[in-house]
Amino acid sequence: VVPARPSLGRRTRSLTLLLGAVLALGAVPAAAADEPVAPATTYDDYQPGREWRDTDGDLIQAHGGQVVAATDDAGEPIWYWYGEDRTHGTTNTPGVHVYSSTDLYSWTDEGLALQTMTSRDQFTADPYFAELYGDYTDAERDVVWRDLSTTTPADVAKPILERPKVIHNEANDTWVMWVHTDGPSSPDSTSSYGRAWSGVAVADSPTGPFRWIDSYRLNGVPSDSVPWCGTSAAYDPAGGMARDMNLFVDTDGTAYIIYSSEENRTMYISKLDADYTYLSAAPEDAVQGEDFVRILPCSQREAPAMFHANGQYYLITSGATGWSPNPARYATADSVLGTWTDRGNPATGDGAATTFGSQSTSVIPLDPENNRFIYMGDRWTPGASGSTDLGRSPYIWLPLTFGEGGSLQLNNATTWRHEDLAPQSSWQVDVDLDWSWVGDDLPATVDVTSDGVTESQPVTWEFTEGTVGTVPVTGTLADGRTFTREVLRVPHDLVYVADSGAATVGTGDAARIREIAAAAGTPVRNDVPDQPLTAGATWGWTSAGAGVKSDVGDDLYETVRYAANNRDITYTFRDLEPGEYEVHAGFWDPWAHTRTTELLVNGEVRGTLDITDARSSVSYPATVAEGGELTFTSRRTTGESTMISFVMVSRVGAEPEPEPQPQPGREVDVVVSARAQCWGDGRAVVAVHTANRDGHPVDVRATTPFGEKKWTGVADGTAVYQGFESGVSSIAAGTVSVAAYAYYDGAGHHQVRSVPYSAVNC
Ligand SMILES: [Ca+2]
Repeated sequence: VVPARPSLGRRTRSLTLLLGAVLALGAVPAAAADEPVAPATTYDDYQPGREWRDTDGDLIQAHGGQVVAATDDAGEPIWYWYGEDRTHGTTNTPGVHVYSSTDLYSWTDEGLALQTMTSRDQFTADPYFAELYGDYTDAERDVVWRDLSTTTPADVAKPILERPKVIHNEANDTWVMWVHTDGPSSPDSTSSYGRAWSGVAVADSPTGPFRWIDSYRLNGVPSDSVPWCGTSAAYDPAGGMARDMNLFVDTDGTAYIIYSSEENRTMYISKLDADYTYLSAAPEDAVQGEDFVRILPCSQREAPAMFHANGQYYLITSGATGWSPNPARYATADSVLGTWTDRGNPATGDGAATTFGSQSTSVIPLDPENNRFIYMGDRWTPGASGSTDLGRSPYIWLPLTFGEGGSLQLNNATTWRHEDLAPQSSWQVDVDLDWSWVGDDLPATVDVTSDGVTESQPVTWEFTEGTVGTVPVTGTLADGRTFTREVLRVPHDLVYVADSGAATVGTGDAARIREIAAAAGTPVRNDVPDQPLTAGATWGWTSAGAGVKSDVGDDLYETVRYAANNRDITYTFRDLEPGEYEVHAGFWDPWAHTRTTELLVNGEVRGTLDITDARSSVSYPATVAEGGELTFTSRRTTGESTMISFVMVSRVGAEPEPEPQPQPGREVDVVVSARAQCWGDGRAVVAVHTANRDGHPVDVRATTPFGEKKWTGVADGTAVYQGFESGVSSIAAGTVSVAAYAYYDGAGHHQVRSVPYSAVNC
């Protein structure tokens, strides 16, 4: 039984709250820690990184926290924000602080939901603890004192309470808190992080008091069942370590604890029991796949934050770099204990490498029916050793949005409000782009399903990295939405495929290229992926002392041959029929160093390239003379020694196709689409998209009832797009006219297309 909440502990609202409502945004006076606090403080927006004060004017102490949706005593929606009270810095925390809010911007101090202890006498002398732990045995009180005491001898590390999370158990109407609790693993240890336990407390009220139960190691897997992520005993996967953690309640009421284990190298998700106060099965009885899963092995992730959207489960994590920020990543799964797939960093652009200077802690379900979620992060400012600066660590709350297929985007913002986070529809592009021939057009249209409605839309494509081998391709729809696919790009009429650095052909893209070439009737000539040019060999590499990286990889780019001592790497191919060829080469630097290289075909410089950790490729025409030999050389010019990921040789014009005959006066080949739609401010817009498929540069003029726009020199294979603003919220159906002009082969060519759009009422 949880004791009733005592009257002490809760702070009363001060009268200055009224003043705070009058204060303009950003007008909060800066106050040093020892000055009287600012007047009462309310807000009506988020400014990530701003000093965030409660309605009493005190700095909010809810670090590493979480916000929970609840209902207050009057049945109205209310939010509770739980987190670490870091008033005293890293240790000696007063406990877990809780605040309440009806708008998520302004927060009322609800006191300490879980209180730590300064003296064992408090079990009898302090009414708060006497009531809370009155029926505890001495052994149970030992556990509470071990985990919640903040006064230990100077030579003993103090207990740590981090990342508190609270969930409501609807079945028994209790509130359950789990915390990463840590401290010395033995009486003579001085480590603050030796235990790696999760502790649990329970309360009848969301504001507490939470009554401490116990703390534990959690589930692991047998020591010999998986490769270890490190060599010392701390990495034993059977250890059940639990440090950074979070909680998640699924739609069926099942609760889970997510925790960083195996010395922070591997994440686990364990099911909780019906009370949410222990695992669904003790570690010695737990069944992998039913009671828990081991995910993202050896990927060294921390700070897990889980939520459910778009019919799938999302898990945002940070890297493990102490207090310093690092790139976030996210993973998705169809079920909590299912297979989790890493999907990369949800942040892009400036600041992505530090997650905009933050570390994830939770995701707030602002409006989950409309896929509106808020990212909660901490920008840790620990200061010098013993400093209390940690308590001033800012909170970074940012809008999350979704792209195609539920891809997650974390957006930076300096000032924002809930209205800025529009309802997020789910949409999916259906396009068969597993592989494609180099030189052939990608599809001009794709089927797009948005909120259950499928329509064909024009698309333009951009290769964001190289153009040969497996590379990312970005598609842009007429309305500006983008999506990406990994596409294996295969040259026609391949003769040789040298997969530099690879020990075997494997089962990856090198093997698929061979299958595709064979199916097209042009099987690749070489059987082994890479070899030195020895006497009598028909092909191979030359570069004394060259080494390899990732020689068991299955990806053409990620297996690499690198030169020693700034030497050239040359690939020589022999026994070729004289004629015209193309040589294709790919580059990727796993070390992301600076290396600039000249590229030579048959000894002649054809280009210069910076080899980076982005995939890049080149294709050069090559003539093979009598003698049948072709060489490709990579020659370092500046930076580290050069390297190559692959070299391919393809035949050009072996069976010449008839040249397309000029057709004077023929129509210009453009694809036009028009669509009326609503923009965010409620105005109707006619969007016009024109893709040039003509094979020549064209000039385009689009004419609509809302204006005209001209483009000149639109390159082949690219598209132009314009949204014509109507200035009103409702427009009737109409027609746009797009004229396209091209001049080549001594003649002008043109095309005029009329494309209808439907009425729209925003
Ligand atoms: Ca390779």
